[in-house]
Amino acid sequence: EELRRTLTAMPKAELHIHIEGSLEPELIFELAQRNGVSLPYPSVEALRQAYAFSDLQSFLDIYYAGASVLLTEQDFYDMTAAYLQRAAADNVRHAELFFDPQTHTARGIAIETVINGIWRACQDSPVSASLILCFLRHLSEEEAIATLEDAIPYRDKFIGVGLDSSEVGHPPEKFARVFERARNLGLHLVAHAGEEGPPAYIESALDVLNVERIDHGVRCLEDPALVARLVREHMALTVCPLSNIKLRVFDVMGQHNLRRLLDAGLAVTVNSDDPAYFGGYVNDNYLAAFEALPLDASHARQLARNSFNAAFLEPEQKRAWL
Ligand code: ES4
Ligand code: ZN
Repeated sequence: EELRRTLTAMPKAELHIHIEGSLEPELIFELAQRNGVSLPYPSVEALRQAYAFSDLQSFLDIYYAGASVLLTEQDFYDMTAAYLQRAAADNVRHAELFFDPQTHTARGIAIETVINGIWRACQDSPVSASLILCFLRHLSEEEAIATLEDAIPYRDKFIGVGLDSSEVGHPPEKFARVFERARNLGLHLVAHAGEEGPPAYIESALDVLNVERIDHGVRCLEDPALVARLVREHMALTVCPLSNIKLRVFDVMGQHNLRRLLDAGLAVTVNSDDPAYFGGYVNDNYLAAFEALPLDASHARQLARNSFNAAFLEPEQKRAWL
């Protein structure tokens, strides 16, 4: 119970949260009503019942359907403000939020509407917050490049780019040119790799995309040479325990490799990924992992320290929170 208090009360950064994945069923229904969008579910309860996933793709199908209620700048603002308020309650001091502009521009929403709504909520936030624009890897690199060019007028409103959606069959190499362009724009670079995909995808995210953090990365333990390199390069992994269970990356939390990742000396962080879909916000992720695994207060402090160290913040700002 003292450990529980340590986990919930400690200041932390959240570095892997898809803002569209924070959309709770109640807010989906409220926005659907407000916008006259019809949903293929009769009630909040029926929608929540549909949150039983067998893998990443089965989740993504319902996640993209949920995002279809977002139409106006106010909708994006309300979604983001709700998450940031919830994060503050978990003693998150700083959050780096992924957003997926292509999920919205494909429905005819202007990128300006998406970015301005999310960004304005970050400005009004009770916690420090910055944005990372993600490319959908199931779409083409040409579409990713067009999205980045579209976003250039809002260059000062996001700090980096990432790569998400269906991993297997869409290796980092597919996005070499768009990441090179983002690098030349001075943007930070991250990518999902080694969630469902093999360790080779983690390696090519480093070598081909030049990423500064790996999102998930849990499959790195299958390749000891890769682990040695990740440790040597102090490469952070943004691990999402509840996500990994819900998407069947591990069968049960007792099988999660979080403790083994820490023991290997990796710069692991704990995050929520898509909290509305996976059963909890960041503190729920810490609590579930610490309940099922042999982890103690020193691991808790290490994870919180790692979260600030891996954040895209000024060293001075990190020291203030560490
Ligand atoms: C995601 Cl868990 C996960 N993996 C890949 N892409 C995503 N987008 C939202 N959640
Ligand atoms: Zn993710």
